[in-house]
Amino acid sequence: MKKKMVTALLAVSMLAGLSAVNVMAADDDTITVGFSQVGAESDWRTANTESMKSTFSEDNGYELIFDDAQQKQENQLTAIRNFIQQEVDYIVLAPVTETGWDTVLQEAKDAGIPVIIVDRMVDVSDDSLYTAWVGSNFKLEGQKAMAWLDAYLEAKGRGDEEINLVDIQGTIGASAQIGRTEGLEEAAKENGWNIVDQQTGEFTQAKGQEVMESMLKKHDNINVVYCENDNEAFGAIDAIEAAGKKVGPDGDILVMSFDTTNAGLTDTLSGKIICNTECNPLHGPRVQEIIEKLEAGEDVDKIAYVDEEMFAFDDTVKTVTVGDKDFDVTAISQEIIDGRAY
Ligand code: GZL
Ligand code: ZN
Repeated sequence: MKKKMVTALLAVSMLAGLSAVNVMAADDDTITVGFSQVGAESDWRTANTESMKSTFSEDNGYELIFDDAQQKQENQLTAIRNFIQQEVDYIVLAPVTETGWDTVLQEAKDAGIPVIIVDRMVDVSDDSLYTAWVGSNFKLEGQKAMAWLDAYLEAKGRGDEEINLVDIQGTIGASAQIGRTEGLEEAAKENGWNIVDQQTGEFTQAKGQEVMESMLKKHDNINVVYCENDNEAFGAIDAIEAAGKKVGPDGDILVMSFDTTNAGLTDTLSGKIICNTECNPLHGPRVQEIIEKLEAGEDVDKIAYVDEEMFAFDDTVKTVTVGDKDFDVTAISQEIIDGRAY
């Protein structure tokens, strides 16, 4: 919008013979940001949207044009094309899945509009099609969770037990699903654990419950459920308990999860979720920092990973090691939950 306003103002001032400088000085320097959001499928997504909306507010000098794609890539493509038509100053994209973005990102590049990718990654032929990406190292999240399970089972004297895992995956093709599934599959191979079933729960509670119900009908030896986000875990726990099985440290099934949302950590406090690996949704401030740097003509990092922690029901496992790095595991408490931003 800024670009359009300035052009119009300059035209008017030339015609009216006014000095462009005065008119320019009066120009509205609001930065217009078009944000194409995946949807509203999870608590994590809601927190992510809130972070973006509260950052790109009018008070902060922005105009945010927000679009919720209901988890459909075609809606995101339409939204981006609308942003281009509206000549926004920046496009922020939270891509539902990694592929299929080359054409529309080329259109944004041809229109001279910088694109910032948040959360999941895009898989494009030419990475000049986006200016920067801010998100998580999803494979590391999976590796951390699996290192925790390995250490936990050892500590509980279950190191030699037959472990039969089911994987309730996220939206297939989303970076979070790809990375968390990779982390699981590598560890299962390394530790000789059986992945007895693997289906997408689409990161939602309803689908997570439906998939868990079907898995419980097919397998009677499940002892670990790996949910690729909290909302799937909520659904899975409901299904497990409805089937008369017990979750938790002294139950039949250990439920693991990602996102550490407020509700997810509340289930971790009770042990219903035994380990919850953080995935930080507060991308608003990071994207704002990138935009401010770009406005000032400064360089920005192409890739920026956010730091993320781990929480567990208890302190059986205090740190986990992935590669050459150690990661602390925090035994969750109500005060920690109350003190968190989401
Ligand atoms: C992860 C994000 C995932 C969350 C889910 O960064 O892409 O999408 O883990 C959300 O809750 O649906
Ligand atoms: Zn993450």
